[in-house]
Amino acid sequence: MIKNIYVLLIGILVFSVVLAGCSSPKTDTAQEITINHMAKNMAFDKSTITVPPGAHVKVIFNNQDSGEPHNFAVYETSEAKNSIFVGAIIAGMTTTTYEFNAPTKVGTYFFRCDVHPLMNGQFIVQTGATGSTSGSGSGY
Ligand SMILES: [Cu+2]
Repeated sequence: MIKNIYVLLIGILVFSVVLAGCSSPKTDTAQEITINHMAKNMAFDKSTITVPPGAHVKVIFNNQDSGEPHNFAVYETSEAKNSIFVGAIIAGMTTTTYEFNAPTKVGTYFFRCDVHPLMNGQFIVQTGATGSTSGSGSGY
C-alpha cells in the first residue's frame, strides 16, 4: 500500500514537470524567414538581405544561368574565412532551397557565390527585421 502511494507521488511529480515544460513561454522559437534570391547573367538580383537575429532562414535560390554553377554562402566578413552557411553549388537553370540559422549577434555579414566571388552582398542581422532585401546585386 505504501509502495503504491510512492508510485502515485512519483507519477504526479513527473506529470507536473511535463506540464511545466509545456506551459513555459516559447521565447526560444526561431522566427522563420523566406528569401527569394536569384542568380542571372552572372549577378545576384539583390545586394542586401536583412533578417532578425537567430532567424531560421530559407533561401529559395533560383539559378537562371543555363549550365552555369552558382551557390549562396554567408560568411562573417568579406574575407570569406569563417563561414556561417555554405550552400551546395547548383548548375542552372535550377531552383533549390537552402536552410540555415542566421547569427544571433546583430551585425553586417557577407554573402557571395563561391564560384564567382564578385557576386556578393551584405547579409544584415538586425533586431526587429522581418526579412527584407534591397539593391540590384553585383556580379560580372
Ligand atoms: Cu556564381
